[in-house]
Amino acid sequence: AKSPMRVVVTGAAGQISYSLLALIARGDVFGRDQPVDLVMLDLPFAKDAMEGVVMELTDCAFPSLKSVTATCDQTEAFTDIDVAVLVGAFPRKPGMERNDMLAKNAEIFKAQGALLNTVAKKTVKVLVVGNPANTNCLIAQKYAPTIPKQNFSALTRLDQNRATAQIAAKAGVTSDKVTGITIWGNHSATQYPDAWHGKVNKDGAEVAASAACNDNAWLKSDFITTVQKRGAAVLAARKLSSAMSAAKAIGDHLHDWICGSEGRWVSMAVTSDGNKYGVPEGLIYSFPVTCQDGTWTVVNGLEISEFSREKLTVTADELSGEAKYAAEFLEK
Ligand code: NAX
Repeated sequence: AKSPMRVVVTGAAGQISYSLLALIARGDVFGRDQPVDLVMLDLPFAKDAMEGVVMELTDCAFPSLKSVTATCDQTEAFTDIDVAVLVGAFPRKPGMERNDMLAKNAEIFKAQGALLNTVAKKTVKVLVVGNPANTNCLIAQKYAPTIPKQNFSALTRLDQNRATAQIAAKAGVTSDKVTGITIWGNHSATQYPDAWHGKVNKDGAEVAASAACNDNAWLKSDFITTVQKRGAAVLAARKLSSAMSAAKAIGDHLHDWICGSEGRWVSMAVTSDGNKYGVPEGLIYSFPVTCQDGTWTVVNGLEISEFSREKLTVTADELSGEAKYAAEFLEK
């Protein structure tokens, strides 16, 4: 039998976690044969709510859920952890400047990075979901110098899944028939959803996604803005931000990273080595990657058109600006 995997989810009393914890506990993420010790972390005011979720998880009687712990103590939560899913973050309140939100979160992710550095396993894999996800990830990584940079990533899989679903609808197929859709850059409005290397399996034959969609004007305009603004559309309709789809995307990301993507490309925001697609070294930038044996590798050498090049640069510039602001703030 496999030895238990110790998984912490922060923001555990929040709405994404309410869907995510059940996916993990059921075995949908790491496999039904992988026992999990689940650790939940949230702020003290949310302690009671967390205890309620613990009761529900217990009542689900999941076979592979070995234990579940809820705590407000970060050190306890991160000790000996194998996988850290950092969902909890400081939300942007009405009237708050983006930089104020960045600064609030810089503090949180600096502290969590430093703590992971001291108490987590050195093999820990850290997925940052809380926004601004790429820059929060960069900060946590910076303050965890004894954990390999490979072991940090931020979530853009929800954007990829949204883009894939848009292509599938346009091509008249189900989402499983669409592969190779990429999200480049920041999980923000500057992200670039790219279908130019995508493929669609239609009636048993594999064709370029652009051919299956047969509408390049749409691929260059409404497709991109629909994906960029999808979070806002869900928020406007539900009066709550995306949660079910975010949890599903987190599960997909963790599954593919840790169990392997079997040759499929997936989008993950990971450390740029400075040698690919003109993205500055060190940024946490979303690339197409493949995963095997717990390691991601950026898909290299894709042809980038002038149209795409411009979009890759805009989102890289935004990330450089965020990184600069966060660094200045943390030095103060
Ligand atoms: P909720 O407000 O429902 O839950 C957040 C929870 O985090 C709260 O219970 C809060 O008490 C807790 N929290 C805050 N600071 C904490 C800290 N320092 N330590 C531990 N817990 C802390 O938000 P929810 O809808 O679950 O969204 C969570 C985060 O995901 C937000 O930052 C959101 O912007 C971000 N998202 C990121 C996505 C991505 O693709 N990267 C997509 C979905 C989502 O919007």
